[in-house]
Amino acid sequence: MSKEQRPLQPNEKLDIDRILEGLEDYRPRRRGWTWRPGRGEPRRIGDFEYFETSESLAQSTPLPGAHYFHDIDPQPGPVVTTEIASGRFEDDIRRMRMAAWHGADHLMVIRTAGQSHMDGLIEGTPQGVGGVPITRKQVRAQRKALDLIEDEVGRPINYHSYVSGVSGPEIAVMFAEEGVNGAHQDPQYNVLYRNVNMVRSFVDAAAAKKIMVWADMAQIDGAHNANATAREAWKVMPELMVQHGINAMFSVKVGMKKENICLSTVPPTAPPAPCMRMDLPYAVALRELFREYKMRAQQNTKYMTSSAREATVTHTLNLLISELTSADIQSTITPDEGRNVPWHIYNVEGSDTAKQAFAGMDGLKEMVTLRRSDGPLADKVRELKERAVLFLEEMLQSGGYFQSVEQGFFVDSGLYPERNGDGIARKIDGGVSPGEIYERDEDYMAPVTAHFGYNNLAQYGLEDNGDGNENPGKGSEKGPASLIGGSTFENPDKIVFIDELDEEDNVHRRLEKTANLRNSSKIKPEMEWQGDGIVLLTLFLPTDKRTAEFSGLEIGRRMGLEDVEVIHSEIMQPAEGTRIELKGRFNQVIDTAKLEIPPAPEILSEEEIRAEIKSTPLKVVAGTVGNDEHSVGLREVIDIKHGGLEGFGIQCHYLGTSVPLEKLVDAAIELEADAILASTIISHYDVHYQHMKRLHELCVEKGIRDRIILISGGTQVSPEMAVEQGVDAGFGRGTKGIHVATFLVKRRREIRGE
Ligand code: Z98
Repeated sequence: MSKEQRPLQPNEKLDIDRILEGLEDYRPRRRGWTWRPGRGEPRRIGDFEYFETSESLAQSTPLPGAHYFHDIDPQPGPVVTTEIASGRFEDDIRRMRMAAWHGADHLMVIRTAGQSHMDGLIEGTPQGVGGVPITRKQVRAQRKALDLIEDEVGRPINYHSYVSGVSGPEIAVMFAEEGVNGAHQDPQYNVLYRNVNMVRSFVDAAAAKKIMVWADMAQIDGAHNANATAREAWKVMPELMVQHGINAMFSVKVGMKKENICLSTVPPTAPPAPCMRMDLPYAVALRELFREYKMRAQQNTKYMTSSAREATVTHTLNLLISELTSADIQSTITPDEGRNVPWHIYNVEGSDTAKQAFAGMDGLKEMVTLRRSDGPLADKVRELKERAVLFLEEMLQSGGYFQSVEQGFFVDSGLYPERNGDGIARKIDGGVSPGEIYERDEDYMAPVTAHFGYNNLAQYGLEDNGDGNENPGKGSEKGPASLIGGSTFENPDKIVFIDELDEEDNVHRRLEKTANLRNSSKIKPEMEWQGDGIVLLTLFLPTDKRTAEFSGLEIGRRMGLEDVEVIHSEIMQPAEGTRIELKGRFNQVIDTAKLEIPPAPEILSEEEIRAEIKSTPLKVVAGTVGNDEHSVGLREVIDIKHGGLEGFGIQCHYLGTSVPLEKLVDAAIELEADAILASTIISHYDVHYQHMKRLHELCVEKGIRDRIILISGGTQVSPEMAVEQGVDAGFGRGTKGIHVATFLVKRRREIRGE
């Protein structure tokens, strides 16, 4: 058995070398899918009641705005998916940890492009293109890391990939052995999009599903791919329901429990189409037809461009549909999907968008109901169901599924019963690997645990207790595999772990190249892989689109970036300018140990400041001094509207602009103020520092310096130089009210000897 792994520490990096150590002996801790604990129980989190959350995490990164609400981090009810597969599993592990901290608990691994066509398992840790190659070693390493990560965040994490393609059943076995918790499995996907022979696809699917049943894996179907492929996606709605029905019923017949069967549903269209009018009735119809099954909701991906902003709105509309109808698994395709293989930050952003929208909409259904009995929603729902049923009937008349596919019924861009003749047609005896299915001989025997169909042996979970009936049993003792002392499911020691087959294309070689960046003080920016150096730049260029794109490339190169690419351009106005987003490679290493980083200023909490001001009021006089009319900065520090001093209960006497220093000091004496705030922007001949010096001297002359706090501010003020002039503190650009309030409270404590 594997050695105990030390728990992760929040302030320590995940150590990939430790994950790889002893991997050959690592065994997954559990099988099966997990829904979120405590879903839908009313709970109080911070100052609020929630109705649709699940249990909070032990450790997490709350939304940025949570800062205003005592850093609460309510977790939505649905399982939240993020898809991570940069081509290097070792970097994906770190991303998985970040995503889990942001609330993702369904980590989906996209396979390398073309894996569907591989006719067997591959081994080792080769680098992938457009995803990761699914191998035992990579799966085991990620499951091992996720076991640590789930302990760290305090919630089970579902690990997921795809059981499809020519080697689907082999992949399913490996997944069952390695503790994978969910998978896409839908033979229609193989047939339509990968042109694997349809007879073979369905036979393989039966075997693969049976194995998924043993492993208690959740299944996601592939209907959404029709939506992503069809020319006018909103027209395939009836077909989508038919595809869901075929895979769901097939899975039930194989023995899968309905709560593990998840329909992958995507709103068929997106803005600027009036999408809610189509997508909502579709969502309602689907949930009514398939009420016993689970819904895995994903945003529309067909109409996604390279605008991350636009993708986020489409995602949010999908979240609204999930809220108004239901979602058991909420997918969060990343908002950069339209332009990159997703980056770390976007997995986090996608997960946060779901968390944010669900938190914001918590309890909405208590106040809003869908008008279901009459009106356009009711009409549309009925119409969609009717079209779907007619589609099924026509399939039966045509001789069944295989014949229908041969006749191009599927992914046709007509709204059924209309047909445009552009569907994907496949031949029953065509595609990859036709003619490879043979009937079993009567004495066929397969002494394995999870087996579909006739194998001359009782299946796992069913055994003869001598009472003549097949009873639930323990499988390994009396099941078919007992003939061979247990298959790899009961006896994992039989699993053959092959480490690496390629001397060059493996994780160890890749890690050597980044050794100087791991666990050292050296860093490079990264988006996907350690040390990739990729940065994103946003520019506005006051010219037309094409000129802006080429100018952007030139700017990127002159900034010293390599491999510069425009990944997004958007016209603001044809003549006035264009928004450009560039990516490029910054190929220098920064040694953080050599940076001069001043200690972070301590900021008191808003509550602490308010409480102190309430018990001992504090008064300031303020003005811009000399001949300075620039009052905006000072007002921002003072005004309640901008989070200024007034908001903490500090009494502010604003004397206006160009106030003589004497007047400020006299006013402070008269009002018995605790502090003077003098602001200057003008800094010619260091006039701002001269004012500070004079202010200090005046207070000394008038005998109040020991009891008054002097603060100067302005864009050109250096805190160190200000103190050298004799004032208590100087605040420069970027100062917020809370910084000044913190200083006032602390300085007053010092003056009083507290
Ligand atoms: C998603 N990433 O679903 P290849 N089987 C099914 C699929 O939907 C897919 C595959 C297999 C998106 C959509 N879906 C991508 C039912 C892929 C993958 O051949 O390895 O690419 O199979 O969230």
